[in-house]
Amino acid sequence: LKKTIQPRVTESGIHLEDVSLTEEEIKNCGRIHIVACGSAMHAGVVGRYVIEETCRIPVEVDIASEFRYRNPILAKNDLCIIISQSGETADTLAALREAKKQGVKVLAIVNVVGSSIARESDDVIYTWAGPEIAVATTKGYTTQVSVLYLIALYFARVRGTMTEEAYTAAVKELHDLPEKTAEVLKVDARMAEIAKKYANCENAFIIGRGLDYAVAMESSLKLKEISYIHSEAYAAGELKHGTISLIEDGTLVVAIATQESLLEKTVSNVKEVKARGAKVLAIATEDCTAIEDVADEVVYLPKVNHLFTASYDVLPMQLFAYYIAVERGCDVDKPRNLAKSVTV
Ligand code: F1P
Repeated sequence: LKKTIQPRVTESGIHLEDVSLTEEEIKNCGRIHIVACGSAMHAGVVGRYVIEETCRIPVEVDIASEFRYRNPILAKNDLCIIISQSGETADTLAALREAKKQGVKVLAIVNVVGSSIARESDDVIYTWAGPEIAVATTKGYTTQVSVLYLIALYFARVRGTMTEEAYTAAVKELHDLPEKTAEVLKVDARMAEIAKKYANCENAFIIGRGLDYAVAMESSLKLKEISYIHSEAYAAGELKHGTISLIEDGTLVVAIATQESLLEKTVSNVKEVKARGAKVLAIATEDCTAIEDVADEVVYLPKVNHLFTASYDVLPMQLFAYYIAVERGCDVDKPRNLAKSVTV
């Protein structure tokens, strides 16, 4: 698994030229439905934040295994984005067929070339992440998120919803992504050290706001999948509506804090859990130092464009899950009860 948390996967030639969507279709797009399972669905949640902010198109994210049971309402000028590493997940394929049945265009983000989802979609963008050698996905997620950024910027350009300045800054940031990823991966030894302290915990809460909540979802899944720790991702503001009663002395809370504009509120949520005895680990960017006053320890990442933080802050959390699993003697490459793709 560890080998797949690598810096260079985002360099591998993802491009949009082959997509058949016309500029007219992009301009007239009324709503985007992102449908996927597991980590791919979590990548979709990142996509929702980034697309809505940059393109001002409403985006819904659906769990593929539920999509067809809620009799989804799709309009002809909607776009369905299907995400699947394997391209063979049964529920995701069924969702794709439902969208096509309703006459909606389907754009797939897939890793495995020629897979069923790639073949049945109107358009496919391959993530070129290479073979996923471990069961729990890591680079699959990172590359899916990168493709969603490209879609967001491309659509924003066509729709004229970003200023030239914001667009240029975003493009530059994407060019720098592999280098900055390598920089972030220097937290490796630190995460190993921190994991030792928390290896015996049985429950964890991962909190964040906005894009940080999206990453909390994926971070929580990684902990569950490979280290079998019961963990919940919570929108930081939602925690106090009931779930805070589960926080007791020593409960691990990971606070993701990379959105400077939301920091004050996240700091106040951390104070609330600290007051109930939680141990708080924060993953923060260098512009969010106020978290230091309330957390027990902070892992800092370089300041980056706020749109793309998900690509960076997920890395320490993937490493954290990995090292906790190793400490607990779990087989990280073949976690119990998991299959690489769920085809039934
Ligand atoms: C979706 C997924 C993975 C997860 C597990 C089961 O797969 O939920 O995210 O790690 O392996 O399947 P896919 O549709 O992206 O191939």
